[in-house]
Amino acid sequence: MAAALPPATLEGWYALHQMFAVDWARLGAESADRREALLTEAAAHFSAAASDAGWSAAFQLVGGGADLLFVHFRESIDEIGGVETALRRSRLAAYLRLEYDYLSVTEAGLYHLTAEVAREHEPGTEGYDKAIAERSAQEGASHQVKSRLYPRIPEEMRYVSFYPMSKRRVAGDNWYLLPIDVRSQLMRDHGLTGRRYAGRILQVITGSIGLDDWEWGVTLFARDPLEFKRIVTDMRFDEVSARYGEFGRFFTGIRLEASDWQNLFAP
Ligand code: 76R
Repeated sequence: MAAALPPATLEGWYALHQMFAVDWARLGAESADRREALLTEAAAHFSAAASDAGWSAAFQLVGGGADLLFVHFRESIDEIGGVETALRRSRLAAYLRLEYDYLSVTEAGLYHLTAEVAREHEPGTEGYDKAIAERSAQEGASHQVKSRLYPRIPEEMRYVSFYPMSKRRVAGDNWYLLPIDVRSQLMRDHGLTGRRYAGRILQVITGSIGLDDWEWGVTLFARDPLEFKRIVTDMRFDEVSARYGEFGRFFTGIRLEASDWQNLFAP
């Protein structure tokens, strides 16, 4: 049997999701002045405006076994490493304990394009590689793909959901052995379900094969947290999730604006 064909992908910003538990007792024992200085410093860090080079945002976790979620997007893994180091050296770090983190990179999976090219050229040939490179570059130039690879934080969507997931690889239900046409069709159906949530959910898909324990990170933003429940329920009934989806830990958070920090940490 010929090896199933991997989809061409495009990558953009690297992403790091960090979940921290707060040492409330220690923080509460600090003088009001010191606490205020710490929180002002932290708030300033996260209110840094989104730029072409990436952004960081902070969320209060609700449940999930941790207190804070920091989400960072940067152009290189070196810069992500720099963010980690800077945070470790910050004054706030003494009050934080890392509970979970997730490294990935924004990804656009080009299933449809790959399936199309595979119908015209024999995979592995020069013609195939050339067609994939050309059409991927075209896709990458589109506004739609750029907004997936370099996502802006939706200011009006205060709620975030993050979870890692993988595609199943068990006898009978192995995603990685399916022909590209079949995967392309299943992903098309997935996209159609997703599009019903246009304007209500913003999804950021980050790929983590070879980078972390699961295969993708799913970061969703919404105005109403019930939309998370709705879309994830709807998708459970799409074949690609029903048959092939495997899920990690779910985290739900509320965006922390600069003015929320003092409130959250008030003794
Ligand atoms: O072009 C298309 O029509 C499809 C675009 C598309 C891709 C390639 C898309 C659309 N997704 C893609 C890839 Mn998605 N997505 C999830 C989840 O809980 C679950 O069952 C699944 C978690 C949600 C909620 C969601 C939402 N998506 C992916 C991938 C990579 C898989 C791969 O490459 O094999 C994963 C893991 C994944 C998971 N998806 C959409 C959405 C929404 C809302 C859309 C439509 C929005 C849009 O068109 O931008």
